[in-house]
Amino acid sequence: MPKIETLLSPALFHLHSEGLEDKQVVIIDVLRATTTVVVAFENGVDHVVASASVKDTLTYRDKGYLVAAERNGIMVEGFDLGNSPQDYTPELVTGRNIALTTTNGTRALNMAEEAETVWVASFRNLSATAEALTQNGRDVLLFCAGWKDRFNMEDTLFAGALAEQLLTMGWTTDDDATFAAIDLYSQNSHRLEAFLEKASHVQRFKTLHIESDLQVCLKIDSSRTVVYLQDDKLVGKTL
Ligand code: 3SL
Repeated sequence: MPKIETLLSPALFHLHSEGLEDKQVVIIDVLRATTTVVVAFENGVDHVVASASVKDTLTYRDKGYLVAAERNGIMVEGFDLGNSPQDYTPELVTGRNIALTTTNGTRALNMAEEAETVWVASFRNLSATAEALTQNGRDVLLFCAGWKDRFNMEDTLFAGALAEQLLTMGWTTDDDATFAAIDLYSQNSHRLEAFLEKASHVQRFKTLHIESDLQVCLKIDSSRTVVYLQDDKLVGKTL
């Protein structure tokens, strides 16, 4: 049976980088990068290029891409989009390509690119991602993007939700981080928004007046689209 491991911070990545080419990795940045990417696919984007650098992302404008950049929660000046999932509307993104850079999410994606398959997941495509992982069948690393190498509650909660679902599908784990994430989720699954009230990124949302993104990010299973890396581009398929 395939095994689940959880990476609670990118700073611990070196402990998991060996053998990654035989594993699946799920990138988790539920507030907001991986939710935004999933919403872009729900709304018809063709593909997304995720870059760690603002400068590199901007070069895609000349190739006809919409360019999107966020740093510290704020849209970078001169870009078409920031990182609010609510801005990735069907009117704007259907049939388009997007180049995106964010503070933590796209960095994590770039770190994991050696993996056999890299998935991008959020609460919105939780069950679809669990099914896709199970169809693939290789061991998985749940990679929490965190905040600037720090642990965060929201990504850990999601890792717990996904791991809990995978265990019911016959997966196994012997990993303390995975057990901790599952406990965090199972103790709070009935009150996700209330539990996250004290999270530092939710406090940041309040300061930036972007609280309305929270409900979008915590919507469970609104999408059957799974998102994965193919030839350096994120693409989607509907299960
Ligand atoms: O860190 C990231 O990648 C972003 O998701 C952060 S924010 O929600 O846009 O502030």
